[in-house]
Amino acid sequence: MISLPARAHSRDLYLRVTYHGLVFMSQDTEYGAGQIQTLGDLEGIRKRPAMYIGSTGSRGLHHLVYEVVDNAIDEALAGHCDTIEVVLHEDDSVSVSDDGRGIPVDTHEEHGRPALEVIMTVLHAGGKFDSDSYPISGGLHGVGVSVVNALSKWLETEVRRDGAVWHQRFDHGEPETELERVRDLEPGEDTGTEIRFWPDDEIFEEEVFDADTLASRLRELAFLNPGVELVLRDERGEEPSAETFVYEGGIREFVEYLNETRTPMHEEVIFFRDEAPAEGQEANVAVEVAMQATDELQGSIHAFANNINTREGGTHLTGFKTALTRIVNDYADEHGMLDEIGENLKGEDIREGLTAVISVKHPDPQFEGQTKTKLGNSNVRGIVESAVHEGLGTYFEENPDVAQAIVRKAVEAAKARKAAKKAEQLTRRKSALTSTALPGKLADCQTREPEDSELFIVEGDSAGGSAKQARAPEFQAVLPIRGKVLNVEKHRLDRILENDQIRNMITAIGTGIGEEFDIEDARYHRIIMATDADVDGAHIRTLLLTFFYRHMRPLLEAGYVYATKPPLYRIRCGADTHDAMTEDDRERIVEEKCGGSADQVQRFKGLGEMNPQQLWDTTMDPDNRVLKQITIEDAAEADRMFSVLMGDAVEPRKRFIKEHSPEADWVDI
Ligand code: 0RA
Repeated sequence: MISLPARAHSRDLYLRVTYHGLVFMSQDTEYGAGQIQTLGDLEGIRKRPAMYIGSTGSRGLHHLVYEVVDNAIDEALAGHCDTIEVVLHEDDSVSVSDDGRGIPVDTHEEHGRPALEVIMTVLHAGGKFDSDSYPISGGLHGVGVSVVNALSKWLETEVRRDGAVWHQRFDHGEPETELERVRDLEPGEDTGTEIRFWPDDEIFEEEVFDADTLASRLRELAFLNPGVELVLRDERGEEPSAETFVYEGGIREFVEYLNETRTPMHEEVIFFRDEAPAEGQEANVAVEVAMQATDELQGSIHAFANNINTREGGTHLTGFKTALTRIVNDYADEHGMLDEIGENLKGEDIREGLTAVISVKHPDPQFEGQTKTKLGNSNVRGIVESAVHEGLGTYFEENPDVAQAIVRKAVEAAKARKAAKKAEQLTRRKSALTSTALPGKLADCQTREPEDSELFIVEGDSAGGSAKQARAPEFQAVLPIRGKVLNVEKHRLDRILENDQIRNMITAIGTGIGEEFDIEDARYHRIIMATDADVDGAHIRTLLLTFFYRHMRPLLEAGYVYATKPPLYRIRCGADTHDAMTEDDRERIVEEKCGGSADQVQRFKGLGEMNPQQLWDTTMDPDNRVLKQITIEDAAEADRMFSVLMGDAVEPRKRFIKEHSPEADWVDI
């Protein structure tokens, strides 16, 4: 799912924390010191929450759930757990239960306290890999449940283990009750852990969990860990709902899911797996690859390491690309299929329209990069390379039809690439991007400080005109766009760049696009899409987002892209006016503020209907407007969604739009 620049925080300071071995502190710690340390840990976490969970916004909030779920997944990877259930409760708390071994409850020697209490209250840094209990540990998060506890108003644990049900409750991270033995386990009753927590509203700016965001991560985990059943139950609101994710087919089914709206060039998803010793480790590195070519222009390759979506790529992705290019070229060459183009296929030709998921599980993954989502272990490159060489090589030998379909598609892509080059469209592209003259339609702001500057991309010339009058010219720029934006999902870059609207946006934003993109050149750090609150507006927003997503993705990753959320109604009673964001809002305001009947209810259909003053008040004034930051939480889900919305298949698109109708919170992609 698309979410937050929290990743912009350096994760260098994150502590890698696990339970393995349960030896958390130095050997000569005396009795009692554990409790002192505990208070220090809790205080530290509460003082600098972002250091542990990335942010105190929505992303950090969801991170709490991922942290607990990752622990349960660790139990599953160790072979002790196969069902994990996440419940969103009416009171904004969340519980995560699993049928693993249960968190140990016996007395922890060093601390003289129950192990459960130690796990919940001591921030245990270290993260020694313990190959006996957990062959592979998932979770980039991996900061430990003590962090979740420290950042919760309350946290309750119920553990079924050692023949009994155990309970303990915490208050702002500190034990509120002693560990209590509640009752004996019934005969046949399973072991397991349930953790329920109430996020602390003094820490988090946002306390409401988004079911779609959680569903997306749980679905991804279900694909990556075949056989593990993940359930999401949402008990809030009038219509409680539940969704279950379990995929016996693993990442093979992930590729099918991603390709739901694409047209595959061959029926079966190619799949292979391999294992190889990790340098200096007892346990092996496991490599799994699933792929299927489609007739799309966009490729869609997603790489994971220990269940983490490695959005910045890394050695596993490099290894995959290298081997793929080699194998396909070798096959094409052997079968005389390169004659047509008179040269080798480029990697980009082969990856055009290719959907692939690469998943590696490593005993000691090294995460690098700005957002710690780049796999760094250097020997993984060779391991993946030979896995692909072997796996895909064999597959091509056994399935010549598939091999030929893939090569033919790549040859077509190479021909198109060469034709475009010949027509010197690529040169034109350069000049389009390096042109320094700002578009005539842009009303730029006065400041030259990108951090302070905002660009409003406004739907329609009339709303654009109002916005130009309404704005604070010191820091707000306005670029009107008219009609529909080009659907970039359907065209190659050279065509896209012939489009004036797109060119205007690129020049105004200043970063260039694609390979030439440089975030440092961004002229605005807030790029705000202002479109109408109707279906057309939603469509234009989606077209703009598709463009940003496909060609200026770092802008989304940096958290520079926003959408306005103009109110639907303005309600007047007596001398007061109130803005309503939703139908429910309107009913509530009329009831509560206007004693049941309003003097006037004005519906804003489009931005163009507002006069400059109204536009400023409701949509542009930083003190009053509602902006939604668009972010990329889950590249795979976003990618699929853009294909669903912008691709050819009609049914999934209808379904999607129905589920995310204008009233729905469409931005949570
Ligand atoms: C410490 C040691 C063991 C399991 C766990 C913690 C554990 C933690 C969580 C968090 C959520 N669900 C969990 N399930 C288990 C290993 C215990 C053993 O060796 O039996």
